[in-house]
Amino acid sequence: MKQRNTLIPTLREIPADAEIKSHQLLLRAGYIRQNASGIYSFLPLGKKVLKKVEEIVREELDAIGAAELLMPALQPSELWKESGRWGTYGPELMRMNDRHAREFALGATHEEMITSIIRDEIKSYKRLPLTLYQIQTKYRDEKRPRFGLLRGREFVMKDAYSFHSSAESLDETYEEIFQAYTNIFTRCGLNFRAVIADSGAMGGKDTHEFMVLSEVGEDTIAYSDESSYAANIEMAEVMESYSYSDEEQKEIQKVSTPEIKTIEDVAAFLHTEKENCIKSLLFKVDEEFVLVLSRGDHEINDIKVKNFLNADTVELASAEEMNEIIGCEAGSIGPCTLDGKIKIVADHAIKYIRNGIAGANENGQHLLNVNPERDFTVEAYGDLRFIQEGDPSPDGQGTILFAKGIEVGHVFKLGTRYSDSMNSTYLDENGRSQSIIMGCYGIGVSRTLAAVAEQFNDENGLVWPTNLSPYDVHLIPINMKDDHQSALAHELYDGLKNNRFDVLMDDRAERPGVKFADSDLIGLPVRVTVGKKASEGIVEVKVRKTGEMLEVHKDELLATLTDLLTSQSK
Ligand code: 9G3
Repeated sequence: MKQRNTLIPTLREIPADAEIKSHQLLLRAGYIRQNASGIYSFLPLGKKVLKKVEEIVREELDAIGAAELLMPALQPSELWKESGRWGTYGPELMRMNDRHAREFALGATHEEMITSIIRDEIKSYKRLPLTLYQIQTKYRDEKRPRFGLLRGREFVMKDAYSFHSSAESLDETYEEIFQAYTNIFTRCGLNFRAVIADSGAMGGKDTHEFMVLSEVGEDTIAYSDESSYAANIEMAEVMESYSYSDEEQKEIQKVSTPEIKTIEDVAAFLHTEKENCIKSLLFKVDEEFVLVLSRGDHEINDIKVKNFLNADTVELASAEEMNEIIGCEAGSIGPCTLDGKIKIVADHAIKYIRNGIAGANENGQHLLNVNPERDFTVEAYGDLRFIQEGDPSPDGQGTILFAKGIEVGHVFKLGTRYSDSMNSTYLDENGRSQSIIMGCYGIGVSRTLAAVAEQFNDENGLVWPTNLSPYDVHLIPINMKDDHQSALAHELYDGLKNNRFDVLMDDRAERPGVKFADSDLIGLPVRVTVGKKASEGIVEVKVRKTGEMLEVHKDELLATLTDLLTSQSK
């Protein structure tokens, strides 16, 4: 490709509203352009990289026997009404009416659509299992689109759906897709973790997220420094690995703590540690008030409380509810003197408190030497706190560290959630009608491209891994008016293309400095410069990643480039 014939509008300046590296560089290097908030065009370089990511996805899914199809973006509202989701999704689901005033959803995902196709076509267990996928544009009206392609309102997703007559069959496909995702993100050169996205405690191994480690990621991952354990921070299980104190239980004492409210202040005021304090939070769990206890240095995880109490809603009680129910303000609430008036549940760590400190349920008063079971009764202990860095890994191997992550993949075991509500059934081997068991599996293809750009760049621009680069070689003649240079440049352009190298030639009438700066920005893996030594048939080769420069005679060029490009793609 010659640069005069394509469109690569590079920018000198960093665009004002681009906050992260990948967003800045994809704009500056002319890969994308924004058309509206969260809505982008992929210019030729961006489109070529997008295609390479898609091809890797296709290869890995085809390899496990999945079949590609393409479903419409315009989805009849009837389907979403059958599944019940027309009402549950708010403004994020983009909707429109056609000329006959019929309502449509713009496809945010395709569970309803695929289920409506399968229910018409699959009637017998003999046709199962089946895995179908598409690579298609999705529409989600995000409230706050940000970070360029990382959180857009129109984006490219690979979404796959699998159909089964048994849970075992679903498990098999889930594992195959799990492995295919591992291959895909490995081939993209990404540093990623497969993360438990549902608490293991619920026996729910039923969803994993694939997270690319990056400080611009919106999610926090808890991962082990010695094993493959990794979980979303709100799902990570905490081991009950505490020890009892051998201190004697002392007499309870009430002390005045005027205006002392936070755990930090109480611990400081009473010359003790936070882990010796009992934090009491009053929650409204569905319609019931529950006092939830955690050690002073831990944080209650309301998602775990919700799961533990099998509740639909869990929210912190308001200040007036605290006053009404307990008779004091938040900073003075404690588990004692409630005489069973309120259900008390506690994180495991509370069991091991000895002579702890708790609110006295009177404003400005605290109790010393509080001991569980002697001074208050806990109805149930559970894993109710957020995991912290330094905690032991739940799999017993190593210690937990935190990292930020970009979610690029998400795999779910759906069960019969959609086949039940949309009546997608098959006849089993005994002729009985059963709901089809489903799985669904997504990859953010355009988000993956951005994650690669985020991970592979330096102070001069993008540095693509060879198998994702829009072109293999950037061929740069310094002066097209010089006969030797122009002749050699065209000879090499044709020679490289004839040897299946994808070449971008900078044939613009620009100064060398501009060409080199643009070349570094665009980030192709190898640059071949045709300059002064063209008359001797010698060119300069530069490796983008390392900056390594070497002079090569044109007769050695093919071998040199082959070696450089294959060595990088390992
Ligand atoms: C919507 C809107 C946003 C959504 C959804 C529906 C997320 C929605 C979850 C999924 C589940 C899987 C298939 C590929 C893998 C992920 N955001 N989800 O269902 F209407 Cl506006 O998309 N779908």
